[in-house]
Formats: sequence, structure tokens, C-alpha cells
Amino acid sequence: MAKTALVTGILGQDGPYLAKLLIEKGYKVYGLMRRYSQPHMGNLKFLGIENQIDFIEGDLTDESSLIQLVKTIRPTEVYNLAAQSFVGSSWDQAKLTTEVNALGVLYLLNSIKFFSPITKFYQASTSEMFGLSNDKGYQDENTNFHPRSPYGIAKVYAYWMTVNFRESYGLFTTNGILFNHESPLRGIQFVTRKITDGVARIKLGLAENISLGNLEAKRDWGFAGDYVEAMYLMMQAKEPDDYVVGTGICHSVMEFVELAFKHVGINDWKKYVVIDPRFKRPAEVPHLQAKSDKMMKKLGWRPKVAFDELVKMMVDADLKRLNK
Ligand code: NAP
Ligand code: G4F
Repeated sequence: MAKTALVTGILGQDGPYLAKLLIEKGYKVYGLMRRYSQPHMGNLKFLGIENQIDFIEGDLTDESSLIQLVKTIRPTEVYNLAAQSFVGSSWDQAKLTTEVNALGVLYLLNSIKFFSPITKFYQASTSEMFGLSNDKGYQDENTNFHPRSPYGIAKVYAYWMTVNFRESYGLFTTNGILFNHESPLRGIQFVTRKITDGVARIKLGLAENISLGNLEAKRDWGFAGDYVEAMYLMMQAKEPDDYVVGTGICHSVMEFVELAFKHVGINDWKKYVVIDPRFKRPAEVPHLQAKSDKMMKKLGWRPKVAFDELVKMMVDADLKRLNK
């Protein structure tokens, strides 16, 4: 019998990459999507898999929709990628962020516990949970959480609920604590896509500048396609556990900007960047850098795409998109 996977967040960035990987491995993939007047299939189309997913309507905040689909499909694996994932919006939409990112996870775990306890569960946890914790210059599974945004706080709740369902009910539940990962499918609000789209527009004469916030922030940026492999590996492990996933190398937003402009032959990038306080956050996370030794040693995961390749891949994809 083919394995079945339910992927929430199927229309986002990670959902399509993960679905593609699972399809290649012979899974039947169900995708949870909200009800839209016009569904946006762009990211699935980009990977050429829009006709290979069984779509199911539902919402993480609607427990009855989750119960119904878990009960009906009884999937081998559930990958919970759905979230209000933009940190910047989480201060103004703290309640919504909590309902989706925290309570939504409880609803999904309850649906599995009551209606399909053999189903394995993956929770999209995040380095944002570490927030200000940086005593050692890196973060690993032993680092304390000190979230700095309603987004990070809601994700801490979901993290512990995922652990608690494992400890209380013996379910196979696992947390992937993923550091920032990017791709041409990244949402336009996130700083990397905002930069690569802006650079491509400037190069093509379609824009004059890019407005950004804090250029000093440092992130451990990897390629989303590599990170969905880590999700899959965690779900194939003998025992459920929690893992930090990142490249181990971090760069500042400024370095990202510099490299993106350099790739299109512009060296004097400062002429094109405007600092706009509206893009600064009420509380910043200054430095995220993963130490993924556990993931690498226990599950053999390795990132394949380096930072400079990632920046070039994203700029090239935006140039191509805009040229069309
Ligand atoms: P994304 O592109 O923003 O995708 C999130 C998806 O969740 C979207 O498709 C969205 O639907 C869906 N969603 C939002 N609210 C929902 C609801 N109430 N019910 C059902 N679906 C809902 O995020 P991503 O970058 O792929 O990230 C995937 C997951 O990993 C997220 O949980 C994120 O918090 C977490 N994470 C991401 C990173 C990263 O660097 N990318 C790092 C660590 C953790 P719409 O398409 O309708 O908006
Ligand atoms: O691209 P960002 O918005 O990503 P952020 O906040 O790190 O969150 C992403 O990664 C998390 C994992 O660590 C995920 F959990 C989360 O779902 C999301 O995928 O911002 C990155 C950095 C921040 O320090 C921000 O202050 O870039 C800085 N920045 C500077 N100017 C900006 C801007 N961020 C955005 N979005 N827009 C700017 O103009």
C-alpha cells in the first residue's frame, strides 16, 4: 500500500517542495487548503505538481474540519506546515497568529489522537523560538527559548504541545526546529525575496530603490528544497525526536543585499537602498545560527545549496519572472 501524507500549508513555500519530494518517493499527497474565491496555485505550478495533489478544504482554526479529514484519510504522515508565518505581522495580528500557530496545532494533534493515533506528526517549529538566546554564539536543541514576537511565542506553545502528545499518549510526534530557508517560492514580504525581487526590478529599470529595515540582523539562511528532506528524514526515524536544522553559517541582511546587487553587476548598492523605520520590528532577533550536529549525525542530513548559490538562484528566478 502506498504511504499517504497530509501536508498543511500546501500552497506556501515549503508545502510544494515537500509535496514534490513525497510524490517522488511514491506517496499519495493530500493538501489542506483554505477556502479561496481564487486559489493561488503558482508555487505548485512552478514545480509542475499542481495536478498531482488531492486538495482538501479546511482551516487550522476549524477543529471540526481537521477531525473530519484525519478521520477520513487516516494518513500515514501529517506534515503541519500551515501557519501565519510572517513574524512582522504577528504583533498587529497576535490573536490570529495564536489561533493558527498555537491552537491550530492542538486541534490537529487532538484529531490524530482521537481518530488516527498511528499517524505520524511533524510540527514546523522554528529558530524564532530561540529569539534572544545566543549565549554560545549558536543555537541547538539545548538552547533555552526566549521568543521575541507573538509568532515565536505561539510556536513555543505548539512545540511543547507536540512534545507533550508524544510523552503523554505515545504518539509519533516530532519537531523540526528549522532556521530560515528560502527559495524562488518565498513570499515577497520576507526580506530575502523582497531583496531579490527589488534587485531584479532595479536591474530591469522597473524600480529605483528598495526600502528595508534592520540591515544588521543575522540569519542562518539555507535552501528550502534541502530543508524538506530534513522533515522527511525526521518522520522516517525509528523514534520520534526534536531536531535543529540549519547550515551553521550566518550572514547579515546587509551581506545578502550586497551579494544580490553584485550578482547583477551593481557594486554601489547603497545608492539603491532606503532605510525605512516601518520595516523595523518592536523587538528584533539579532542573531540566529544553527548547530545541527544531532540532525547530521543521527539522520545523515546535509544542506547542499550554499548561501551565495541561494542568493544567485533567487535573483535569477526573479529576473526570469519579471522578464516574462
Ligand atoms: P508560508 O509560505 O507562509 O506558508 C504557510 C501556509 O500556511 C500558507 O500556504 C497559508 O495559506 C497556510 N495557512 C495559513 N493560515 C492557515 C490556516 N488558518 N489554515 C490552513 N492553512 C493556513 O510558510 P513557509 O515558509 O512555507 O513555512 C512553512 C512552515 O514552517 C510555517 O509553519 C512556518 O512558520 C515554519 N517555518 C518556516 C521557516 C522558513 O524559514 N521558511 C523556518 C522555520 C519554520 P495561504 O496560502 O492561504 O496563505
Ligand atoms: O525575512 P524575515 O521576515 O524572516 P524572519 O523574521 O527571520 O522569519 C522567518 O524565519 C523564521 C525562522 O527563523 C520563520 F520561523 C518565520 O516563519 C519566517 O520564515 O526577516 C529576517 C530579518 C529580520 O531580522 C528582519 O528584521 O530581516 C530583517 N529585515 C530588515 N529589513 C527585514 C526587512 N525583514 C523584512 N521582512 N522586511 C524588511 O524590509
